[in-house]
Amino acid sequence: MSDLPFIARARSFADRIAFRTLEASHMYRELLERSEVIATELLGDQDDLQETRVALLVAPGFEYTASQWAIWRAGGIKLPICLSATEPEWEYALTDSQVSIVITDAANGPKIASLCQKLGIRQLIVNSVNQVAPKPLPHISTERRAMILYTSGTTSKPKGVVTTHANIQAQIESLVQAWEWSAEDRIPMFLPLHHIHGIINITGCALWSGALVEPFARFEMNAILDRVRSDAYTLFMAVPTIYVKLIQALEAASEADRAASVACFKKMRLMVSGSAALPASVHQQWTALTGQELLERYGMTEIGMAISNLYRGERRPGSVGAVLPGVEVRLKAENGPIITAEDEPGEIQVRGPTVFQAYWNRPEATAETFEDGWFRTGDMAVLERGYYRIMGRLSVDIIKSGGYKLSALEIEAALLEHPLIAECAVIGLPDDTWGEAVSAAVVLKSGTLEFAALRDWCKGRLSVYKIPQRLTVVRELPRNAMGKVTKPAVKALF
Ligand code: MCA
Ligand code: AMP
Repeated sequence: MSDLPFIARARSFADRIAFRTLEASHMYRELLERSEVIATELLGDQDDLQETRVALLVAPGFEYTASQWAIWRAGGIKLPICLSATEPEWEYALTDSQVSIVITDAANGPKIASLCQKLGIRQLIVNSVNQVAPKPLPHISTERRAMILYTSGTTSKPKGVVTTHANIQAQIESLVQAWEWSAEDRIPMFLPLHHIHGIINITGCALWSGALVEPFARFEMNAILDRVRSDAYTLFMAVPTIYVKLIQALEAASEADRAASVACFKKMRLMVSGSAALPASVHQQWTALTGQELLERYGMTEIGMAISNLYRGERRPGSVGAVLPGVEVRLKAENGPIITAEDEPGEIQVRGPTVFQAYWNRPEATAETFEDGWFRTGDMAVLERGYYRIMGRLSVDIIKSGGYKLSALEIEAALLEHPLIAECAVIGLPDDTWGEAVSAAVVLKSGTLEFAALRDWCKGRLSVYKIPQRLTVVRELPRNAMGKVTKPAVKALF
């Protein structure tokens, strides 16, 4: 029986360290053994999970990845959910994708226990899965569906992006080749593990390559800088907000700490920025401060990474670079021709083995997002001297805050449930730290609304990063002749 390719590769790295924390190290051999045990537990009397959806609410690290591999080895579809989401957000994802099992760790288990009970979902606490005699695991084709990631977009509710093992492998192989990953690499992992950046670009590429990952529960700046100064890493991948925060921290640090951090950042083989636009000024500040030139790349949940500055070649501030290996990219004018010349803007469209299969249970939304077999990203770009530069998005309802993609429509729907709010419009305003700051213009039914009170009210309803950072109360919202709120005019209200 042949293994899935990532399992076969892990066997060849058996005695290398996969995960290292201050407390413990775990080898690839242990990942293989542990995932076999968890897979056996997941299967029970079944031979194959047959694409059962299994949600994962586990902190980043060895047990997270062992659980992920277990789901895949048992034939299930992995649905990682956000550790800090609210109960209504979890309930939506679990019911929309018809999850049958939720794997949690001991720390996160109690947070979701009553929801699992309410929905009749089996909960498995991974820490209490003990050694059992492993049973034969099913043969899994790489064409089988492997993962669902919820992504916000132009609809009020997030959509589940479905990828197969072959898609995931293609996304990983493209980056491993372009960025020259090797078993000698060591990388910190401090991004959430329910998005591509953490799952594919960092953990997926590292484990495909036999490299070492140091997981953190979140972006713990001081702990991470300590490890940077110990020369722990060859690679570093983060969102632009994190580089902004690191610049502030380095500038505020003592002379000795700054010098030690800078020396180790400079020495790293590669530092990457992505998930949102890296302002050219931040790119240049980082180079001036550390002597290390960031490599910016562009991607999306539906396609993995598509465009990247060159590992060996130019890293142009403000540009996302050239097309990655195994990916096809074209620019298309709206309702117009395919663009063949430089300097003419168009929508980025992507084709190839990295592109997802479908939105879970949404055939119409899936069909709408493809044009002649090309995936429509909704991002506008222009090709200049061989490199793509992102110009903006077609939709005004998508906001990127600290690397998270948010739907203005979802936030508006939540705000409209507030007893004092009659109408509202949510937009992203430019922000030096977050890229864009969620900002709400509201019309009240009566009385007054304090900003702090609104933020408090939102907690429990929306993940913290979706809660408005700015509020303006207005008498009416700007509307066009059709009565539709004109979002560009809303900006002027702030
Ligand atoms: C935290 N806060 C935020 C955000 N994160 N507010 C707005 N936007 C955010 N993204 C708020 C908290 O609620 C808190 O508010 C205050 O900021 C400080 O929180 P803290 O947790 O200390 O902040 P942090 O740890 O510094 O978090 C910032 C972060 C995090 C590390 C940048 O947002 C993050 O991990 N972002 C990355 C998300 C990601 O991986 N995106 C990739 C998806 P209060 O003070 O009121 O409590 S995109 C993707 O995968 C595609 C394919 C791609 O291209 O990569
Ligand atoms: P997500 O759906 O969370 O995967 O976010 C994908 C979106 O992030 C893309 O459609 C872009 O709008 C944005 N994005 C990712 N990388 C970059 C980048 N380097 N520059 C500008 N926007 C980016």
